[in-house]
Amino acid sequence: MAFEPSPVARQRPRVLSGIQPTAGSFHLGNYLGAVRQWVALQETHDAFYMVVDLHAITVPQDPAELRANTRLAAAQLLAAGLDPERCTLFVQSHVPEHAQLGWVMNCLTGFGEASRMTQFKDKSAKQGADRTTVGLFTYPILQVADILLYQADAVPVGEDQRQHIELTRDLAERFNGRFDQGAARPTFTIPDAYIVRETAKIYDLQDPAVKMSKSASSPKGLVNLLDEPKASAKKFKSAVTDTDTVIRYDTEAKPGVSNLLTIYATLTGTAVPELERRYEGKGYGALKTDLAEVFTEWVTPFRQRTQEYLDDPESLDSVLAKGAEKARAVAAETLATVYDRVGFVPAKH
Ligand code: AQP
Repeated sequence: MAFEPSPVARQRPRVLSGIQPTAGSFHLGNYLGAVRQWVALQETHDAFYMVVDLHAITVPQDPAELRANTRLAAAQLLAAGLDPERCTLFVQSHVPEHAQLGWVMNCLTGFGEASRMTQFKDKSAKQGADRTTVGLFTYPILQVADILLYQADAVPVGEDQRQHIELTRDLAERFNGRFDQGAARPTFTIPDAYIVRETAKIYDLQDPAVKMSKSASSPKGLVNLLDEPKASAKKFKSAVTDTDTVIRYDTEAKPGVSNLLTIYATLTGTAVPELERRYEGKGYGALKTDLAEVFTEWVTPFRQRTQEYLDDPESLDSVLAKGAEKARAVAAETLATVYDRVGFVPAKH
């Protein structure tokens, strides 16, 4: 079916992404894999970013901690460079349309299809079957709703989320194919994943075969942005490399060194080949010590800015309230179209 372009032609393509308030601090993988891209994209895109508290409760959360971590996540996003004048920053539970569209998309998803999500398999394996909730099983489908509500063209995420963006595309096409007959325009925009190859997967400093993750078996390989920089510097200095001494980017033969080079290059804006030249003939110790310093210099003002935002909770909440208002305007329009097309009788007000 040929559709006319949207009547509300957007000046800029739209992006949407989210981050969970499931830990006190973002880790370096969250920042380099996702948040850094968010900051850049607000300059070129109509950007919607959210703290996904509905996703957070797919695993048990202490209510007071969840509340604190949600504000902490928002403060870190602002400290990282999100500007509420340039993007829409909000908390997912402030926009009820997420849960509402989530239900509709649940009813469109095959059980087998949902069972194939590797993030669910990994996370449920870590939790154990007894502690795994139905919410964890269906969270990729809530994520589908998150994205489709905003008619996002692109979704900036790390590599671990690629499969969920594929699911989003499949479900959007399924919905459009099933319900858009005779409509002037499709219900949903089909989004693309926006994954920056170099930083798509930041690895654990102690086990460069696995992604850096807050649920790592040991905290030694996890760099949290809000930890004391001295503690993080120590982790860089004791990062696992290999028995060779040559500093060369080679993800197969030298995953540990390559990971350090990626982090160094991204934090300083230096190309990896330039770093290889700079460290020719120098040992791993020099690279690690310098990287610890580079990280400390970058993270110190980040931590300060985060604290400043936290010290003014009223302003922080007001940024989030304005963001939710802007987000709801878009989300409500999409949900109204969806409810109409699936055949729900409109509520009389
Ligand atoms: N190691 C990583 N490298 C690159 N990107 C990463 N992301 C997460 N880890 C890495 C990206 O960060 C964004 C926010 O992710 P999230 O809110 O889903 O965070 P998370 O999955 O809770 O982070 P963890 O540490 O990976 O959690 P667990 O241990 O629970 O699995 C996403 O875009 C993600 O791709």
